[in-house]
Amino acid sequence: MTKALTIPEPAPLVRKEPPSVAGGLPAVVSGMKHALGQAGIVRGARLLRTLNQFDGYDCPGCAWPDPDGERSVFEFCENGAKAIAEEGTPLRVAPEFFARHSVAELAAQSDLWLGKQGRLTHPMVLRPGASHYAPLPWDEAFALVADKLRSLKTPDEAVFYTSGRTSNEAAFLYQLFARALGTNNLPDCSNMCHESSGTGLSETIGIGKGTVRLDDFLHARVIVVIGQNPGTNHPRMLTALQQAKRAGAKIVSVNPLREAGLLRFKHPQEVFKGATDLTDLFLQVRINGDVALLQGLGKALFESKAVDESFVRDRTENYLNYSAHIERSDWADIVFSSGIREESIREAAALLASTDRIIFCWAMGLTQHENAVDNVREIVNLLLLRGAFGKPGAGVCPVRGHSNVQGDRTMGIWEKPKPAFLDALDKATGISAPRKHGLDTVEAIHALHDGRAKLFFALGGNFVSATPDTDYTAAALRRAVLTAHVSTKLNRSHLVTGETALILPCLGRTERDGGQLVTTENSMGVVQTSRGRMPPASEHLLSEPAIVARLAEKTLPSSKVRWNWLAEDYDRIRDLIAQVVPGTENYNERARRHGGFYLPNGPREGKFLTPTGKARFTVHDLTRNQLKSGQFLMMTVRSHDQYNTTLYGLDDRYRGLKGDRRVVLLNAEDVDALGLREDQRVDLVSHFRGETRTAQNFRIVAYDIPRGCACTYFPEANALVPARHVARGSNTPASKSVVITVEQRA
Ligand SMILES: Nc1nc2c(c(=O)[nH]1)N[C@H]1C(S)=C(S)[C@@H](COP(=O)(O)OP(=O)(O)OC[C@H]3O[C@@H](n4cnc5c(=O)[nH]c(N)nc54)[C@H](O)[C@@H]3O)O[C@H]1N2
Ligand SMILES: Nc1nc2c(c(=O)[nH]1)N[C@H]1C(S)=C(S)[C@@H](COP(=O)(O)OP(=O)(O)OC[C@H]3O[C@@H](n4cnc5c(=O)[nH]c(N)nc54)[C@H](O)[C@@H]3O)O[C@H]1N2
Ligand SMILES: [Mo]
Repeated sequence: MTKALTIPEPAPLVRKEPPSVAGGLPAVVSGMKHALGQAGIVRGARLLRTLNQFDGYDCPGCAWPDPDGERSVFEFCENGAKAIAEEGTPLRVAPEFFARHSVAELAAQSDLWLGKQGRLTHPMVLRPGASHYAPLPWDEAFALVADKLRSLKTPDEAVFYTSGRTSNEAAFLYQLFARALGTNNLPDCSNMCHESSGTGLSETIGIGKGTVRLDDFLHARVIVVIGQNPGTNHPRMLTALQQAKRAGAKIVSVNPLREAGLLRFKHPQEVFKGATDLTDLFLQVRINGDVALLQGLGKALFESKAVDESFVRDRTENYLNYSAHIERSDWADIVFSSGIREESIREAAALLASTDRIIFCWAMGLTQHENAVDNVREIVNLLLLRGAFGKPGAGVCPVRGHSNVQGDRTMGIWEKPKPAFLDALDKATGISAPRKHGLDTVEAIHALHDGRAKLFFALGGNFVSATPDTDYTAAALRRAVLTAHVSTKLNRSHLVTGETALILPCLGRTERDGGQLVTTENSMGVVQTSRGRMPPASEHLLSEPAIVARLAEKTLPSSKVRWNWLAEDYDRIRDLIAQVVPGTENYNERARRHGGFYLPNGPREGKFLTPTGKARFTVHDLTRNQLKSGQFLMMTVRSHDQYNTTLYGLDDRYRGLKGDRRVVLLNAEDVDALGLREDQRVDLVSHFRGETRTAQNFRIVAYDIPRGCACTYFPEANALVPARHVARGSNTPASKSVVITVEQRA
């Protein structure tokens, strides 16, 4: 049962009709309000001016790319503005704050309250048995971590987590440190995010990344947006979709919800132009009905003889198994599992049949299911049938989350590094990196729980709130000898601690780092520079590379790597990266070029990087709906007012909900059938392999969602996601496929 970890804000819910248009003036007003309100007028305006400009900083919001050519003065979106306002707040969480509030008191506050207290200013320690965090000098903080690391039986008892805001330079140094120490325990947020995409794409096309560039959107004839809510999570993508529409593309949206941003969009800077209808065909799929739908599209393509035979013959393998499987499939099954009528599937297939310039975009709606990897591979199957790779306007576009999550992986933040990467790393640095694979996020939780891991170090993020099974994960962290977090803002993970706990405050992306610049990689493989220009929130902050370097120097005094020397001038880190990471030659010079440089991408150039050089068709069983009567399949999603576990507010403007996040969205007929009513408070119980988990006190909202489906917000509902309920092949928590029942409160 979940108790203390997600504390609700008591507030009434106000419902409005969801808006029919995303963007427009309300988005500008909301973004400005956050930036100018939180950060102050002068600071806020300055922050916004340099956001995503060629000589500015990379927006810490999402990983959507910036245009290669002209950029408008306001190359930002509402939610980017909120993200930087969050970082630019004038409020401070200083030692006096921690003296005033015990950890127990802070733990009784809501996530919204915690995040609103301001920026962390000093390194702080919570000693064994202490009730309050106390300040300590940086040197002592590093010595403390170094001591604890040295006292471990093996380096594999340490876990080094990363969240995707970390720059390439910090990430490279961090993985080097973990490996110099002797472990590949480098789990990251990607394990909960696009791991399923990486897995599915690597196996089939030989690269775990997307293959399109931003300008491909101008050449595409059909764009499918599936399992993604760009209006909220990637607002600048709507501009690309609008441009694609104006250039003649058709857009198909596949989602259990009619997300406002997918339907119509008004560009915030086109004050005098009308809104654009974005979606030509909306398919309201059942939660996790996508494999069925994608197979249905394949079947319809076969039936209309729309297979690109020469592409299939020359460039692919395993086609006969796939075609036989699809031929055997049954329309009734497909319609039942997907929840979409055969005519609609055929209508969408006719669009795909009309062109080979097809882009599929997706995000968490596909990657967080038990069969998430199958979802991704079925997309590849369809694109292969149509020959839609290696051509302008065609390919796969997994839209990344955190602004540098893709770069972190390129830099070696990965628990399963390739031998070639480790060989190059050893050669360039003189370390001997371990070859044994490390723990991913879910495995790290289990290892901490059963004592195989004892020390948890995080470079960013909010582990306890972002991971599944909140109570189980909290218990796991509480068993650690040390939990240490490099953070900008206070969060729940600072309050669910090991025997000793540390908070190590760092500079944010927008802040001046002694004149140094860092680099990041966006969702389309562009590496570019980012230079913060705002004064740091406190003189005691260190940059992430400096924190990693000083910790490494303390822990490994006789290491061959000159840690502090590297961190003194990030050009030196980049020179090292250039020796290790393929495609980053002349890193320093090329990253400084106008707009940066593209990393190599075989399939984009029509070269599949699989062992045979051919792209691979794959075969999957249809996912059958296993729900018992009274059960629902629940997805956990983001509202318009949050950045992952950071809450900006309690509203979800694009879904017409205001003031309460502890809600469960259900189809009105299901609410009736349960004998319940709108607005009633209920408990949610999840069911997994005979176990149950409960999250209390959710409000019923009748919503336009397919029957048998339920929707709640992340992280409030994470306590319901079983840690062992994961995607096959990628081990990503299946947090969009949780079986629940809805129980009346006693
Ligand atoms: N403002 C803001 N921006 C963000 C973030 C944020 O929290 N706030 N988070 C960042 C991060 S780390 C990430 S990974 C991305 C996340 O970006 P998204 O993936 O867009 O985020 P979610 O809210 O998880 O939304 C998932 C969408 O998939 C749909 N969906 C759920 N289940 C299914 C299904 O079974 N099938 C289909 N077809 N659709 C389904 C949901 O209805 C929802 O529209 O955004 C990034 N950008
Ligand atoms: N149920 C459910 N669970 C999910 C998801 C879901 O859809 N449903 N989505 C998953 C996904 S896609 C992701 S990516 C993960 C996210 O997991 P995380 O990345 O671990 O979580 P965030 O909420 O993004 O981390 C926020 C914290 O990062 C710190 N921070 C912010 N900026 C910086 C910085 O510049 N440097 C440093 N060092 N720290 C900084 C702040 O202290 C802030 O509190 O959650 C996953 N969990
Ligand atoms: Mo993510």
